[in-house]
Amino acid sequence: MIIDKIEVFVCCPGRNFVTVKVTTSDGVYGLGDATVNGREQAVVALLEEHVIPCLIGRNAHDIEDIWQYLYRGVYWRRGPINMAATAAIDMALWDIKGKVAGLPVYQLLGGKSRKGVTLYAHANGENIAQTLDNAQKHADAGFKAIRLQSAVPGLDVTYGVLGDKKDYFEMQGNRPLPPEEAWSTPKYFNMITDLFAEARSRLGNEVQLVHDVHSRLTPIESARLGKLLEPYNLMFLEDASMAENQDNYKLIRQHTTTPLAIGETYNTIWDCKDLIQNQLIDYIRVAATHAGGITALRRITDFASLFNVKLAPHGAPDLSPVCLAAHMHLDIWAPNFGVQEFVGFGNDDLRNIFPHSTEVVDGMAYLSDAPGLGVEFNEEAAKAFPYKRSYLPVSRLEDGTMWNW
Ligand code: KDG
Ligand code: MG
Repeated sequence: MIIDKIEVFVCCPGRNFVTVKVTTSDGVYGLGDATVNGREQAVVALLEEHVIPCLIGRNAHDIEDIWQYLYRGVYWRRGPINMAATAAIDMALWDIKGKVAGLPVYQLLGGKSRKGVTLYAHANGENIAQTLDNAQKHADAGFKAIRLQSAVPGLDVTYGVLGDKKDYFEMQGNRPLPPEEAWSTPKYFNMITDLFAEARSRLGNEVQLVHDVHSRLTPIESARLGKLLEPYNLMFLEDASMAENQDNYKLIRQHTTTPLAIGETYNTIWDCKDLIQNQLIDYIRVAATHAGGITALRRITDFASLFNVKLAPHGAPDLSPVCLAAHMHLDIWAPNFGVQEFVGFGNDDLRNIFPHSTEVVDGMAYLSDAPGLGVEFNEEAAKAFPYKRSYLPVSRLEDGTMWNW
């Protein structure tokens, strides 16, 4: 099982995806996701120039040693670009091991801890009524958990709530530079409790509700929000504040019993170690692509289990179906799994490029017995969707101050 060839593909069926394909001397191949949105070509260059040459000729079965080699063996540890390159190789090697064993990856992790993976869907809207109409559709389709985001009245665009507007790339007139949008905490507070009060009266108490603040609040504002939302019994409040200073969450935790979630931008176990071991969060939202692959997420998940923190992997549309598959295998295995973010399997082009074997019924995902990750990559179909430079928006206060503290 010698690593013979490693190829990197970038395609853009709506969003850019960086896909890694590792092929062994026996002709078995595995797939990994190395997408870091807005920095896609940086990961490609790192892989092609510095990572791939070191791996050719190694034994594809040595997943742990290759992970340690890529993590400890480099002088420049950690960081999103580095860890995404490591992650993609790691996922591909797990895919290969599963294919060789004739087993799905979750069996290699220890088998299933549950029948299916509970998903949370996204309900967004230009106003509260529209958000709740969309939430009702998800509830009717059987989703047991729903994330609610509503545009903030008085702000032109609210992050994560494009509603009927075009996507960010089109909104910039296809000008490939980061768009900018305004944020106002007072305007947000004027809307947010109404959203959850009306949600409970329309959707009832059974459905689990989630909200993502996208780190727009300071710690004391987050503490206030958590307190205000307590009557509406959220499953969790995500990214209430930035936490480079992990003590921020001590402050929030002192004031509220609303469960807290964070982690989609984290790259290693060290980024969440204090939050987990001090029980300052309830859900850890790491992504296999950004935090070092299946090997790293398994380690974070086991560590989190000691402190009653549950795994709730990131599942945004800028993670490829290969990453989503990796998450589903971890989710079905993890004894301390919480919930998986899920925005659907994408448009027809995306599904054609990444055919997969997972089924979603009544808001639950069911994995097949396909060996490995159970997802394919159609190289020919991908060629029709070349890379398009695009970025997420930059957030400023209304007076022009750069935001996201
Ligand atoms: O790349 C950033 C997006 O993936 C992110 O903004 C989406 O916050 C997000 C989420 O929870 O899905
Ligand atoms: Mg988020």
